[in-house]
Amino acid sequence: MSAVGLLRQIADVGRDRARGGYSRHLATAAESDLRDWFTEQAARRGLDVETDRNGNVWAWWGAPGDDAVVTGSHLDSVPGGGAFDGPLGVASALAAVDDLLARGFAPARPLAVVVFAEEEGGRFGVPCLGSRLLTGSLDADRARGLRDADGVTLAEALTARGGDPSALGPDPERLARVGRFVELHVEQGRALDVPVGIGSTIVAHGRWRLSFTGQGNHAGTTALTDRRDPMIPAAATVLAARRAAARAADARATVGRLVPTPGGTNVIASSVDLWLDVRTPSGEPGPVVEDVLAAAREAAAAEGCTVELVRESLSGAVAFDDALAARMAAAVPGAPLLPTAAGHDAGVLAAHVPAGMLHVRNPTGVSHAPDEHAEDDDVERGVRALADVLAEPAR
Ligand code: HGY
Ligand code: MN
Ligand code: MN
Ligand code: MN
Repeated sequence: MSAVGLLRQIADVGRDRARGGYSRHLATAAESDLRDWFTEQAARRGLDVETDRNGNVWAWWGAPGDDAVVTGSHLDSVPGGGAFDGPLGVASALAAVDDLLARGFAPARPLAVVVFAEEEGGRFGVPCLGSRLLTGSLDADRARGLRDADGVTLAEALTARGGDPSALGPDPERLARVGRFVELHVEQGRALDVPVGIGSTIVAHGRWRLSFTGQGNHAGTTALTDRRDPMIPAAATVLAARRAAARAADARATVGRLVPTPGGTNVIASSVDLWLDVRTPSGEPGPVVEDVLAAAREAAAAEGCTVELVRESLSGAVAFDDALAARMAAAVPGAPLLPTAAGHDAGVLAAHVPAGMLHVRNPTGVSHAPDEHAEDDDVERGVRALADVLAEPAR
C-alpha cells in the first residue's frame, strides 16, 4: 500500500476539534489507536512486533539480531500539530517494506521499523522521551516524575494504561543491535526544491521553564501601585526572547506556551509559567538563554515578583554520520544535504549508532501546524528513496 494510503487510514485519529490539527500524546486513547494501527499494519507485512521497556514499538523483518538496519520515526504530535511530522516516517517505512517485498528483496541483515514514544514531548515536556530513555540520555527516575499540564506523572499515566513505569530505563542490549538508523521525515521549513533531501546536521536546542511568582488578587479592587502581577515580567520575557534571538547569530527563541495560575479573567495571577524554546546553529543556546533570563529578572524585580529558571531539556548540535550520508547520497542521486533546526530521534540515536535522515519536500514549509504538507508524488519518491537506502548492502 502507498504511504499516502497508509496516512489516510489514520487521518481521523487524534484530531483536535478545539485547536485544529492533531493532538496525539503519550498514554492517551489516540496514541493507543495509533499503536494498534501500526501493530496491525506491521503484522500484515509479516513483521514481528514487540514493545520495549520504554514504550518504543519495534517491528522486525526477520529475527531481531545484531547489526540491524533500522528505520522509523514517531506517531505522536505537538498540540494542534500537522499530519506528517512523525507519521510520514512511519508510513513511509511500512510502504518501503512493501516496495522491497515487491522487488523480492530479502534482507541480508535484520531490518526493523521502530515507532519511538513521545518524540514531541507534547504531554510530559521532554522531547524524544522514548529514544532518550532507550539510550540512557534521560534518567528514568526523572522521567517517571515528569508531570503533564494536569499534574499527572508519567508513572501514573503509564500505570493507568496498563504499562509498567518501573521498567523504564536504558536498554543497551537493544541499542547494541542497531547497526544503523535512518529516519524519513517531512521537511520542516522551506529549502528543498527537489522531492528528497539528506539530513546533514541538527542545530543545538533546548527547553527552559521560567516561573514567575507574585500576588494573586482582584482585578478591580487592587490599585496599580499595590500589584505584584507576574504576568507583567512574563510578558516582558516573551518580547525579550525575540530580541535576544535577533541579537545572536541566526538563533531562534520562542515562547509557545504560557500558563497563568489561576487563570481567571477578573483575577491578577499569583504565578505564571512560560516555556522557552531556543535553537542555535552556532554552538550552545546558553548565551541566548542568559540574555533572556537577565531581562526576566529585571522585569520581575521591577514588579516585586520572583522568577525561577529550570532547564527541561538540552540537545547538542548533531552532525549525521558522513559515511552513511555518502551511501545514502549514492542511493538517492540528486538529493541535496539538508541541515535542520528541528530535533529528531535520529539526532538522539546519532550519538550511539550511525544515523541519517531523509527529508521529504514540504511545499508550505509549515510544520507543527495543520498547514504542514507533502505532495503525494514527493511522498512516493521518498518511499522509493528509503527503500533504496534500506536495501543498500554496504556495511
Ligand atoms: O521540536 C522539534 O524540533 C521536533 O519537531 N520535535
Ligand atoms: Mn516535530
Ligand atoms: Mn518529528
Ligand atoms: Mn467577585
